[in-house]
Amino acid sequence: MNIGIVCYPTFGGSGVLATELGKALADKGHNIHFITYQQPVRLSGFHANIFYHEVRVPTYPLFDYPPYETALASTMVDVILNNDVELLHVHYAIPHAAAAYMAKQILAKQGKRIPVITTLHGTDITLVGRDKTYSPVVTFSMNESDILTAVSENLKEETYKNFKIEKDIEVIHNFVDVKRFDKKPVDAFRKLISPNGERIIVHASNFRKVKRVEDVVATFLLIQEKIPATLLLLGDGPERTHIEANARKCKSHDSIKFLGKQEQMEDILPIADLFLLTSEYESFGLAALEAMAAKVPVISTNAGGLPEIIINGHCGFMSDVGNVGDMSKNALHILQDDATLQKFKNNALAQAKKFDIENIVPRYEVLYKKII
Ligand code: GMT
Repeated sequence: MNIGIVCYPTFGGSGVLATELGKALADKGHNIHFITYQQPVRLSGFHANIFYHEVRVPTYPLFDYPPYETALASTMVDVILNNDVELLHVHYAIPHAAAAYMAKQILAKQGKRIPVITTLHGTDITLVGRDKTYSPVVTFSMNESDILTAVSENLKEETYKNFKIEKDIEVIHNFVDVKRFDKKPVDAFRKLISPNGERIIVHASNFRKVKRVEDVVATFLLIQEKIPATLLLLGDGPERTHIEANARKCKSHDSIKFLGKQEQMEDILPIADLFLLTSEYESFGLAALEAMAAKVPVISTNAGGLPEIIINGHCGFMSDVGNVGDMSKNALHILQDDATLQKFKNNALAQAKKFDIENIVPRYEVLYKKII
């Protein structure tokens, strides 16, 4: 099939998922056309079946706000017509579903039918999309999509709760390529981070408010009162500056390391003993799934779709949002001795395998065939 994929190219779950999906489909012989304003972060290397089409948004002194959606819809039309694209799969409703609707109407006038699948990822529904500035367009364009999917049961419920949706939403969970993440940790790298055998704790996010990264640091400090540990913070975003400034004031600031944006998560995660995800909401929690695939147990909140992937007391633990005391207690339980840690690590990998790429990607292919 010739498939157009539209997503955010930046660090963030929806873009990562869309890129990994495109790469997996290309490996299966489909031609994938990414339509984005920048090369997606996980799209490196050459693949004969992958094409990247950049959306350029010309500026003009009159524009305080360059019309991205117009440029995107026009690029969609151009790419579809010139590459025989048979369907558009857009990730994150805003503004991709609306731009896809516009492209579809333009193409219909030219006698070309282009089915659209919209995958809802989270904040497009729970935070941004609900805002009444966007809600009418988001509702309309979701209803106009030929197929709607959500990445968790929780997100499906949230969508029905917050929007007047007149069609079925199919749940297709996030996935991970377990083979890529289940790697032996590089000893030299582990030694560098933890020279005296300190437990290594990792958090990765885009440092937005919804992630409550301050709770990650607070949980870590409580853990560190009891056992030697090092915290690696991966990613970057609006909250990083003040979290980093506060971390510098801590007595044990040397054990908190901000590594910034990292592309090769599969090289870093295997050295970790624990992954912390303290979000106020997570529609799914792809970062936690990638950690589990690297054999890392997860301490998280019980918000949103996280209970759909984490089995409490088995591959990690979940606590109420903000309850850093409980999170640190659970973390210490996992980290108390090597045997317990090993048991949780094995369980994490076994749980991640349920969401392996090989089980999930064919579900999208079934939908594609259905709408084409
Ligand atoms: O988590 C983020 O901040 C990025 C965000 C996005 O839309 O790019 O991620 C959302 O989509 C991911 C992939 O489907 C989910 O795994 C994340 O849980 C979800 N984030 C939130 O709901 C906050």
